[in-house]
Amino acid sequence: MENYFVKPYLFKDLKYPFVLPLLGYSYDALEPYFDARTMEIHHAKHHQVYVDSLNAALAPHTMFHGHTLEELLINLDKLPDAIRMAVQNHGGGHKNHSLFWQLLATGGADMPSGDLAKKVETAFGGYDIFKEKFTTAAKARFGSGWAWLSLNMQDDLVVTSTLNQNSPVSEGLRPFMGLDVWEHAYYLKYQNRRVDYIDAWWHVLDWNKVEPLYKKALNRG
Ligand code: MN3
Repeated sequence: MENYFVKPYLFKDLKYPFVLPLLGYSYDALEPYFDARTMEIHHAKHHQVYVDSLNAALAPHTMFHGHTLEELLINLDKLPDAIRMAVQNHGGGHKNHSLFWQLLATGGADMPSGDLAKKVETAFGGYDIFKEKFTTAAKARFGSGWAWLSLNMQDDLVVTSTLNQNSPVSEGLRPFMGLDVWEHAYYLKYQNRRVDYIDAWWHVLDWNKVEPLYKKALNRG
């Protein structure tokens, strides 16, 4: 398949058959911000369904088994009708959550440093302004979706949000940080209070984990 602007850059090993990634930490590791029960259901149930549904949809379409999930999402509009929606929804769900889990820790870095800090300063005029802009994108996403920090084709930082499990890579962006604002991510603990959940997420977002992903996105892998 052709890649026009974006090449796989974060998940070069995500290919059929897809498997649920390990978190690398326990379900209660992010307490009290993210509760263990929500983490378990979110990872072991919701994420697993995306993986299983994606595998089921792709199983008969062997010509796509050699491609990475990022390639499929980047080329979403060129995929056959038979698999496009499954890749968009379940494939997006698998990639988005695979990124989401990697960003989280308690006691991590609460601000970017080095090159990424300079880039944020240049793009947004300061970290606090960026944080406000990202929070607004997450709050304003109507219904289910995600807020994102990505690089665009000119390597500028952009904050966007997407509906459902749509990935920014399908829009020519290279996301390296994302916040899940589906109710399944917070309803047990925060009920309808998405704002409180977003505030909690800033406490478990570890910029030390974001920075290597930013470098991969900047270097296009
Ligand atoms: Mn989710």
